[in-house]
Amino acid sequence: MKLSEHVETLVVGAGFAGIGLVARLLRDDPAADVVIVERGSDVGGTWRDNTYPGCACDVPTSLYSFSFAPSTAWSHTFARQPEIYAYLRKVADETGVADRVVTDCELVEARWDEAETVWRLKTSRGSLTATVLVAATGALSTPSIPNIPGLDGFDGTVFHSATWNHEHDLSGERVAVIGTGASAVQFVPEIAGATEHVTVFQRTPAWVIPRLDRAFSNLEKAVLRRIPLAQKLRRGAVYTLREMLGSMFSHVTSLLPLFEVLAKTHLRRQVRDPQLRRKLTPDFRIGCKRVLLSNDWLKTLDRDDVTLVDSRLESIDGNSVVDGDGNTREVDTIIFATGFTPTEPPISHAITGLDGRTLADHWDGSPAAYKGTSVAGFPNLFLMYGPNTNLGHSSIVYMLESQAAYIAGAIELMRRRDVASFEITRIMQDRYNEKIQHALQPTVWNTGGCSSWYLDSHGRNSSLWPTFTFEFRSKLASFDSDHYVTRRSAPVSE
Ligand code: N01
Repeated sequence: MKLSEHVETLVVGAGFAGIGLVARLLRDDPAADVVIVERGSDVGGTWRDNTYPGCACDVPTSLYSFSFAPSTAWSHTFARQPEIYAYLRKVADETGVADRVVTDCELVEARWDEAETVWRLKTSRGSLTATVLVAATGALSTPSIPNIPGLDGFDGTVFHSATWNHEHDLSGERVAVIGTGASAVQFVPEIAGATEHVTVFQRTPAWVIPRLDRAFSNLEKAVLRRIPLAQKLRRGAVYTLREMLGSMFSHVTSLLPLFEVLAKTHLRRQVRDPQLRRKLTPDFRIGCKRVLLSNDWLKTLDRDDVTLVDSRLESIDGNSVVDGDGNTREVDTIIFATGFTPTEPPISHAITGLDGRTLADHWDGSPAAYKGTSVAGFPNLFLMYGPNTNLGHSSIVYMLESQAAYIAGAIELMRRRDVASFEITRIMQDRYNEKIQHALQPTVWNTGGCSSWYLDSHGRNSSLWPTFTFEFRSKLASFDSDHYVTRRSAPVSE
């Protein structure tokens, strides 16, 4: 597909968020004037990019999928990356979204033109204007690689877990893995044994519980295929259990020590060495950082050909990694499993609002939005997976579908009332964020005694939604235009 000179809605990013939104817009109006620009060469977002060994979803798939596109093709209760990627491609094809995607096209600059009430956009494949701009670029799309002294001089191979180098054979190599988060726990058990030695650098131990994963039997698959209600019930049950878990993190944190007993039992069962167990025992409340699900991570660290270093990677000296105690180890490959930049999204530097300042300037390292979706000073801009929409316990797809409904409502209203632009008022945005921050105060994410990527550089939790996800859905059920400054393009008769 080619870019036209003007489009009503331009969406940036064709991952779960972009596909979900455009599927919704096309369902409401098959002729909707909407285009997605995608910097990659295919749809799929994080599930296209993250191809590391063992990559899988850590939320049950019956919930981590679109409500409007149930699938019976999942092999396991926690789906693997190739099948989630295939699912997203299939949904994009079947809903017509794929026909609206311009691939290998990066948004370079977006400037709001108040006189013409349009976004003036520069992309790597040409310029255009759009009435509405939607940033659906995901919070976990830009890999973060720490600035380790000496890294430039390292002769071996270096890559990030999100850009796995499949050309590079790790067999017989000495490998250093930096980071012990959700990605590392999935790929380290896969590479250990094939390599000569893996040295894992841990900055903070994480709470780990078993992943209750299993293959779907043929009978279950047949039932789910033939009886749609069975699938809905399954999804509903998983949703309810996850909300109960979420309420332990947000409302009844006093129950969390019980959950720690489960994690400690898991650790005792998997690790024989008491000294290693001590290194792997967190000193913060469970849930403060994302709880990791794994049946083989802890026991992999107990292998003779795997070493856990619990002091940070200090520097790199030639081909040796140097830890905080000054010990050096020669390695052939360094794999960074150091996460992403959720509170500093690169797209925030590319979008310039009413006052000539970028979103990044406005946020100054601490993102804030109204309902995680619109931002004062940025008319006709919508964010998906924006500030305070992330979850520590359930499926982001549920949140994204809530946002898609809200944005679709706004676009429909603009058309129906001949509105040129909507801008959320500063006062509404500030009031909303005060309430969100207040609700976050007693949660384990704020009080659990850890530092996590949920907290931004100001120490403010600008990532997580503080309470039940159905409350988010209810808040975004319809577009509340009364809270927006409206500029009309023509007199309205109602
Ligand atoms: O990244 P992380 P990830 N020096 O941020 C360490 C999602 N996800 O790629 O804990 C040394 O979890 C850091 O240490 P510390 C999920 O939401 C979803 O694993 O900050 N170490 C940590 O151990 C997840 O949360 C699925 O002290 C450094 C690790 O690197 C998010 O993606 C699957 C460091 C980073 O862990 C990111 O996961 C996989 C430094 N300078 C991932 N900087 C699903 O299934 C960071 N670290 C949906």
